[in-house]
Amino acid sequence: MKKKSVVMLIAALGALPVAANAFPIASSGEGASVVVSGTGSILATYQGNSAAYSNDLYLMLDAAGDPGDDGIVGNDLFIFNNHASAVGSTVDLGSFPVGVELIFRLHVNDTGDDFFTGPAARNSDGHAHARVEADWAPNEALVSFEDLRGGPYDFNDLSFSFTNTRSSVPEPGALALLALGLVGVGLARHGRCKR
Ligand SMILES: [Ca+2]
Ligand SMILES: [Ca+2]
Repeated sequence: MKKKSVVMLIAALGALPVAANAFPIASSGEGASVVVSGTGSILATYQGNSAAYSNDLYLMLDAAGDPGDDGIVGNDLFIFNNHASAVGSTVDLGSFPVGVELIFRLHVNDTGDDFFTGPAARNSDGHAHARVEADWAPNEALVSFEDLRGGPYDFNDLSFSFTNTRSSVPEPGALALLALGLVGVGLARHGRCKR
């Protein structure tokens, strides 16, 4: 083989993995929830996938159109399909009260599985299936899903970003404050009993 051909072959092989991962995957926030952080409209942007399966993304709503799981999938809001939606396309989800959790559901058309943002216990295999990376961009969180029951968990099957949302992962500082608050309540009660 000529030297030039070898160089071209190496260049082609080197280009393959780069092409397969040419979309952002959240690097942290496994098992975190998506929480509304601003009063403006929440704009979802499809960021890409490298999944073999066809996956639909939904925002879980109840009959009144409020965020939450009412056990009925028919009234959830369809947002993206990982193969049919164009990378970079956007969907305006509307606005919701600050502090409310938005639960996103990944429906895997090939297997019928549903996976959810938030704690591992929501999923049938007891494992977190989404990462929520806060501050991926200014005022924008990046969410990446894994579509295989039982893993491997590489979260490469659908990525999307949201404006006006944050990750719910409790910071160690927040947990310490919560503990202090509980101690405070205990002391206050104790103090009342003494009087
Ligand atoms: Ca519903
Ligand atoms: Ca995967």
